Amino acid sequence: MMLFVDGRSVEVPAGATLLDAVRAAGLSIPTLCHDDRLSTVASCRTCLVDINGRGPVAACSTPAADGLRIAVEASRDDRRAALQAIVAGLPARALDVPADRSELVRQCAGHGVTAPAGAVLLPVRGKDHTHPYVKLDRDLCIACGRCVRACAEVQGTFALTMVGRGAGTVVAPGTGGPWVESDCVSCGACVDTCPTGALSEPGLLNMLPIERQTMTTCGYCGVGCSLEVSTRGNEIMTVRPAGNGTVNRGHACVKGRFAHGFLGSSERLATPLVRRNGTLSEASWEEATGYVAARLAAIRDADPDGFAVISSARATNEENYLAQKFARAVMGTNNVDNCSRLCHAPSAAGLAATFGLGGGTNPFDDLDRCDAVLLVGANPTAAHPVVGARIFQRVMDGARLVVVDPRRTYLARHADVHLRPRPGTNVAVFNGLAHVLVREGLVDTAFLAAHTAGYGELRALLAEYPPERVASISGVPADDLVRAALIYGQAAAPAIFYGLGVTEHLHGTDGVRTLSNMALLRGAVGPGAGGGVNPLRGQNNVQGASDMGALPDFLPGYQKVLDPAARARCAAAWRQDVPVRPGLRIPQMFEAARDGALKALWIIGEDVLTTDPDSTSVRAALAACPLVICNDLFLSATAAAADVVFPVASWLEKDGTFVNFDRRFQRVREVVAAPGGVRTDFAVLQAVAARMGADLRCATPAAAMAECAAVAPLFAGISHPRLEREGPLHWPCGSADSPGTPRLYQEGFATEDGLAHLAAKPYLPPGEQCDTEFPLLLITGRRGEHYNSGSMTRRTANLRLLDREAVDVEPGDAAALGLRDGDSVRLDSRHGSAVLRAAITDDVEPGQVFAGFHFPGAAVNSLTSPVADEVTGCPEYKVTAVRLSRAE
Ligand SMILES: Nc1nc2c(c(=O)[nH]1)N[C@H]1C(S)=C(S)[C@@H](COP(=O)(O)OP(=O)(O)OC[C@H]3O[C@@H](n4cnc5c(=O)[nH]c(N)nc54)[C@H](O)[C@@H]3O)O[C@H]1N2
Ligand SMILES: Nc1nc2c(c(=O)[nH]1)N[C@H]1C(S)=C(S)[C@@H](COP(=O)(O)OP(=O)(O)OC[C@H]3O[C@@H](n4cnc5c(=O)[nH]c(N)nc54)[C@H](O)[C@@H]3O)O[C@H]1N2
Ligand SMILES: [Mo]
Repeated sequence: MMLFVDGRSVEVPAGATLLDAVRAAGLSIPTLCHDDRLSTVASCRTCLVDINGRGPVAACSTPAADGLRIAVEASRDDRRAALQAIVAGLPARALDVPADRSELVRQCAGHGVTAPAGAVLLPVRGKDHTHPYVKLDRDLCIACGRCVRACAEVQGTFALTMVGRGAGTVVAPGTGGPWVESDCVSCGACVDTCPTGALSEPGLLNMLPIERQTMTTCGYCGVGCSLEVSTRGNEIMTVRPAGNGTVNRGHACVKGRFAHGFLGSSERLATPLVRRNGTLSEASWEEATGYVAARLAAIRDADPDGFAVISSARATNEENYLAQKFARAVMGTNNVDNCSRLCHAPSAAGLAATFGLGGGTNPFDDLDRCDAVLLVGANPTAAHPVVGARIFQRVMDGARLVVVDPRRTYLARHADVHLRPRPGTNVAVFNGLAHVLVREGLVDTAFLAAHTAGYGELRALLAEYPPERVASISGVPADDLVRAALIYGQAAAPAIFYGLGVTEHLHGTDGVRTLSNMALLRGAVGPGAGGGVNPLRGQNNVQGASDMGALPDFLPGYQKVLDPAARARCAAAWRQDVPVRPGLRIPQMFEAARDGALKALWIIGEDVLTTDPDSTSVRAALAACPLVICNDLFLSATAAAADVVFPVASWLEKDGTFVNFDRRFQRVREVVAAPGGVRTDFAVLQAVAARMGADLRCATPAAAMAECAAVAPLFAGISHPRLEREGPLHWPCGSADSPGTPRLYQEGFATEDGLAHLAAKPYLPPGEQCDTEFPLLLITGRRGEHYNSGSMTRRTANLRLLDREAVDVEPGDAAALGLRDGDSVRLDSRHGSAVLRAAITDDVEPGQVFAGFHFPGAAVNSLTSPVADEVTGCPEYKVTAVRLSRAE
């Protein structure tokens, strides 16, 4: 369409508004009630323009039409009058808000609108500062409703509403009471969209100007949100989600946006600690690195495999690269692993066996073109909130949703079908869904013939999984199973997203493989249409830690340790032979320690005593190991049990890269300086190597990335300068001119024969079983407010949002046990016991209970078992037989 704006012709696409046309002409007008991401209400009248001399209309809501003539400059007084009317209803201080946090102030300045002369006596409506992060000043509210729409349309939470009438209208929590007791999930979207500063956050209340802004990548979960951090001196004022072109598209969550208070915690370690006469005491860096170097040199000389390192999925790629290089090139062992072992190791193994590579198949943005989502064993509303919000938006826009989860999660409430299998029965459910696809003729036979192997064998196995049999194994009603299969099978472009409810099982890898079968049967992955198979990977850099080769059987870029050519490539770069024998996995490291074979264990950023299963035997392993070294920000339970502790910098205090859940390399930047005495993991590894007379080279993170690119063909085109210039890059990225590969397998699968491999895997029962002594089944997982061991989030105001761990109990079970909400309950398993507070909710099924593991005092992992995935050793955290009793 062609229109004229102040006499100039502009082109706009069909469906555009006058506002789009005004912007296309390079002009800007106030739009106080408008946010491009939100639905339009056209209530503030500040965007008035004149069309064809017919009088003013709201530009934001008026459709553009061919040939229209819009007068912008000539209608300036209409907009000015609208601004003036808004200001007249506000206290004069509304215009004292710094311009960088008030659109109203900026627009008034631009239009010469000032506070009304003389004292205007307005009723004082007061503030609601009850919430630790979201601060409401009702007197600055202009009732534009943007916050209410952002909450509903961006976050999908519906926590806010407008109350009052006429000039008295103001935002309020829908629940009526104080903000802190509302349904608010503290994502901050309302603060970001507020045009006046009525909604604000702690770092802005002092009205001081911002000095510096730094773009970085969030260091909590694997979504990898781009964040813009504003600082003043060495203090963080705000963390805002970055917009266009980012994975998070201007949205973030309570962790990335607000949970940075741990940085300044008085419990932050600032000096190395060395155990002397049984007690950890302060030591200089010189002393601590010298001590570690001497002990490690002696261990290496006796038996290199007497050493092992657990590298950190919280740390950068460059730090992980150095950690594995330290193990292999300095110590001479492949004993290196990372917490992917506890998490998505079955994804890496299962996806690689099926498709060829161990990462998710599609970029997250592909969700936009999917018409059905199969969400399995994942609760992104709590664990990957930006993903949860976007799935919710897709559903509101008409996509179908199937949720497979024993618990009624937030998205399960909004699903077309919610399947609630008994924990540990996924493989039966996935085979049952596949059975229905085959039976109903919903398989893509041309795709299967061209791109897959194993269909004959799979069909034979699937014959044994009719819905009725699956119902008896899993408890999922046969009709629901059929409905779910039809939704996935009849969609034009279905996508699978899944989480730990699939992987953390005795048969976790089988779960990943049988779930992947669905996408292959439908031809909804790779060369076919559709959204593929996407693990919602956990830690900020768990993908990267494995990519960098912090794995016992893989060198950087998933090159097999057993491959002589790959070893030779690394050996040439490292000027050191690479050990031939694959190393120990985390559970095997603990076993070796208990057996006396492991002489030193370096644990970088993992609180194994809190987060690994069966903590009693982990404690025994640490006690039996002669030298335990731990790098952490805080004296975690593991650090407290170590012999040497190195205090290190966090993600906000260092430079490097992370790889997010859809395989994007993204820059991480030093936003604030780490406290004095604290070093990066990168510097600590360098220092210890140097004291051992070894040279890790890679003087900077950029140099480490460059060396990694030289040894790993998968990342050959990745470098810091390129990421600076071009922004995020998806691997595989094989050369400096490769644009990266957001969507895998467009030309065919990456297996040796180029075919995807369907897996005929029978259902096998979980490792833990209930009996009369342990009659209830404990599921463990996440709560939105806290992160893993909680070491960071518990040291922020998130503690005011959730201050202790609870066990969720179904009302009938609670009644049978005589439990009331809030009672203290004791949980016993075959492995240990813990005391938690009861939360009574029918989000859990009868016979099942649920607990998080974010409070070390609650000792949830003393309950969980050593049972682990047969292929990868990933713990069966999701299935533990327990008994509950009232604790006095
Ligand atoms: N707030 C917050 N966010 C986090 C984290 C955190 O601790 N807190 N941790 C990060 C990390 S490391 C990870 S790995 C991710 C994890 O993210 P998710 O995988 O979403 O996390 P979980 O809550 O552990 O488990 C997901 C769901 O699996 C379900 N489930 C349990 N057993 C079964 C089963 O047998 N079958 C099926 N179908 N479902 C089952 C549970 O009921 C639960 O709702 O989150 C990341 N993000
Ligand atoms: N019961 C139960 N247990 C579970 C799970 C479950 O679902 N149920 N999930 C498992 C999963 S998926 C995971 S990933 C693990 C996570 O378990 P962990 O990796 O142990 O958990 P985190 O709390 O993320 O981080 C561990 C430590 O790293 C420190 N840290 C943070 N940043 C850095 C850094 O840059 N450098 C260094 N050196 N340290 C840093 C933190 O202070 C913290 O003490 O928990 C597992 N445990
Ligand atoms: Mo994880």
